[in-house]
Amino acid sequence: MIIKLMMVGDLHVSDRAPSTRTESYTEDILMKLHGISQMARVENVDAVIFVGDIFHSKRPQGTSHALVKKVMQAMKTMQRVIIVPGNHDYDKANPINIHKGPLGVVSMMENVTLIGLPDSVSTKVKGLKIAGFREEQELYQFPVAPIVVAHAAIFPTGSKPEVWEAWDAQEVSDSYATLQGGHPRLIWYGHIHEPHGVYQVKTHERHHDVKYEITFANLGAISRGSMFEPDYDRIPQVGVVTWDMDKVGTPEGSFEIRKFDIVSARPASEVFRLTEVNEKRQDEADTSAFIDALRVAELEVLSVEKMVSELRERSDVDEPVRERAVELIEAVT
Ligand SMILES: [Mn+2]
Repeated sequence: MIIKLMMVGDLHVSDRAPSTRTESYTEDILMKLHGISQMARVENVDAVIFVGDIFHSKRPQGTSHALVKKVMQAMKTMQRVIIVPGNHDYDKANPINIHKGPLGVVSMMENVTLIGLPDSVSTKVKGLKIAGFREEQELYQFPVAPIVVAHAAIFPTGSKPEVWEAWDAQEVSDSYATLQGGHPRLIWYGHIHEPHGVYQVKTHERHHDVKYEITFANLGAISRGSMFEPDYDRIPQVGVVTWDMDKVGTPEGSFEIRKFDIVSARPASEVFRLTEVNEKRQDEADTSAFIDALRVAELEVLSVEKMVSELRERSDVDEPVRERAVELIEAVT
């Protein structure tokens, strides 16, 4: 039995273009989503799997109904859709609230399954178990399945930057080695917008009699990230995993991964305001100071909307700094 899965990185669908992006942002992402759908049909995949951050706004009311509907229309043409929520898709304190937001609406479609939630950790595609986890779960809670999909921030060993709250791939592999009941063969993850590609990690001998290898893959965000995009010329890609069930556990390996360019994606010069990106980076320091000042300011804050409107009226602060502060507030609330 052969099973084919298409793996898709962070989408960050939004009604409003981030300040470093051109006005075509929303339209561009929808176009890419339709491109993905078309590729899924051509490749005849059994399921399209999204690794989280489908919608950019964390607030349930932060995405228009019209846009949610457009995303649903694109997903409707996919045979089957599996989604692991990302940090933008749910409230950490109460993940079950995800059902109140756009992803909850999307998951009501017959062909869509949400996994990685307390009430639905895993699913099966033609008998192949696929488990999901979100980033804040402890290592010992990892669900075990041949394929694990995660929004978690995992870095290839030796490349994890200190500023990130992230796992080292070696750490993840070794943690699985201490668990009973097996280990995944493939972990596909998102969250980090820069692509890490496909890489293998062997567990350390000290943990286990038998050394095994886990393949990690992250082909980067479909949305192409933000001002921190390290490579503006990158063409967003999706992965296709072809899994041979009859070969599971054999030394020659039971799956192969192919990468596909999303050809409908526009070049960076058309989707990024590149000159503004540098100015934005300059503003970062000012913005941090401004946010700190806000923490001690005695603003009567009744709602996010009120806070944002009060911010926009502050003439003592440069406009780009104010807009950046609004973005940060919207991102964390
Ligand atoms: Mn994320």
